[in-house]
Amino acid sequence: MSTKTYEVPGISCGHCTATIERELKFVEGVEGVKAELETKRVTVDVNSDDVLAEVEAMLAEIGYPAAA
Ligand SMILES: [Cu+2]
Repeated sequence: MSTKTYEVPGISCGHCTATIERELKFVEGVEGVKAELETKRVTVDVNSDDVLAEVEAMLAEIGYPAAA
């Protein structure tokens, strides 16, 4: 398992973090998600680094693209 943290500037309230956490859990291979309002960061635990591309695609799809 590995962990990666993304900067997600679009996070602006608790609904954003709830949406991100809910949607990323649907990505196969994601073991855990924590979205933080204060820091505008999303941390994911994945069972393979290959899953990160799917995580990034999902963030973009739901309107919260990770900063480059
Ligand atoms: Cu919000």
